[in-house]
Amino acid sequence: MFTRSIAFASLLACGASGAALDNGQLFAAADKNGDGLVSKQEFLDERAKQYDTLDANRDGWLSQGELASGLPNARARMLLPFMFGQFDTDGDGRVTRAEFAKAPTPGFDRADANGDGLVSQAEVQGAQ
Ligand SMILES: [Ca+2]
Ligand SMILES: [Ca+2]
Ligand SMILES: [Ca+2]
Repeated sequence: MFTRSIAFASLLACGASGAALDNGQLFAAADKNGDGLVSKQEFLDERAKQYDTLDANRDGWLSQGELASGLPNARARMLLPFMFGQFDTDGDGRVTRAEFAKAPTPGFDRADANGDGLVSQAEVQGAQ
């Protein structure tokens, strides 16, 4: 249950708000070539776009507070230190654009139930 929660929160942190996930908006937004599947690259491209939104004060890096603003609820925010540690690979307490781009994608990997590097809408729903 705990690992499920982490995966879910990470999926949200890497994508969009819970509401967007719930109604498939994130999925539709990430599926740039419209083949009904989200590839790892499509997911990373969509996540990269979140950086500018999350960097509320435009100082070029994300604090824990800024990352928290991308989380949908208190339960997800409880997992923030864990997620922040995954993003902040050099441990300097801030997440640069490069770190954000290269961060692991546990949410995507977990949603990709059959491991083919593509996530279908059914797999996204199965991961929640
Ligand atoms: Ca696609
Ligand atoms: Ca910032
Ligand atoms: Ca860092």
